[in-house]
Amino acid sequence: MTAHRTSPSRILFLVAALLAPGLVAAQEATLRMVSAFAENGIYVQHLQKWLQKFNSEGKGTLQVNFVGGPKAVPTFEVGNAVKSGVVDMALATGAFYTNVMPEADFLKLTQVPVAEQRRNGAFAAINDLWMQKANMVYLARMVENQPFHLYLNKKIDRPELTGLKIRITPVYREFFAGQGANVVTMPPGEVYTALERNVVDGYGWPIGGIFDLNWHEKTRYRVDPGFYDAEVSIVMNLDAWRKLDARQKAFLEKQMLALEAMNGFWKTYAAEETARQEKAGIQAIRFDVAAAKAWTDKAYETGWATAMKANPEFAGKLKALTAK
Ligand code: 173
Repeated sequence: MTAHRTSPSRILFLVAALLAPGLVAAQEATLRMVSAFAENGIYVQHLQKWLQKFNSEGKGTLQVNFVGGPKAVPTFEVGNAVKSGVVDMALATGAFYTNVMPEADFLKLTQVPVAEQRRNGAFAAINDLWMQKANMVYLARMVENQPFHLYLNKKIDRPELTGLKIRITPVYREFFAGQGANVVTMPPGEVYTALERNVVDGYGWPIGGIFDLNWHEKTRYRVDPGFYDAEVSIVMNLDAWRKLDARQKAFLEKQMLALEAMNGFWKTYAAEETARQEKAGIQAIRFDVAAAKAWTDKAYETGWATAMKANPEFAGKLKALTAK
């Protein structure tokens, strides 16, 4: 038997092994990101302002490579792409990935700011469920204060949609159908052509953004008041998130809070877009006070009832923490 001796190469190996975590931490990771919304729309524009700063401050730590919009991954497939890790990150709304988890669409119902959701446990509850059911981390809510509206090309004088064919996503399904509409699900990318060909008499969309895809050219009326609050958020594949080291996670978290701190933008934007619609000749259809209240009440009643049916435990928790 030969006596064991620590050779110089073995010492070198041990030193390298001890240094390795430090070397890994010093490395830069790059995340591939897509958007379920069009690249030329307001959501991606807003995202890009933030991404520029992210990437300049993240040199040596973390970078985001924005791959593109629905041409890269179709709108209703973005959720599965994040879940499976085909992409690392996405800008999306829950209504686009109810095929991954029906609860994704519940977030339109929240009525307290995301900052409050972070304080009161709602944000943590969302993350628990998103991790468990969608293999996703729910990183930040990028849009707030953007109520949805019904846009029409036929005039109505009461909250009744019988005989109207309306373009929807899961956001509006039960509410509009409950008011008598015939509903047809379509990604935003197909709405212009559907309007042009009179395939639909109207569509649901938030207060802001209809000019981005030229829908104003084919829109005559907007029904007031709005209802719910458009939820547009950043989600990330859980495995990709777990691969980040502590320094990268801390940087990511800091940037997500910085993004949410920009959310004041949306209130101003809502006012600007309302004025722009009026200028473009889009007429507001306004019900009397009682009918207007009944309209929004019905929206929330229907929304929460649908949520309660799909997942009573999570819907109950979310409602207790975020409904008014
Ligand atoms: O496409 C939609 O109408 C939709 O569901 C949605 C959700 C959030 C923001 C904008 C649109």
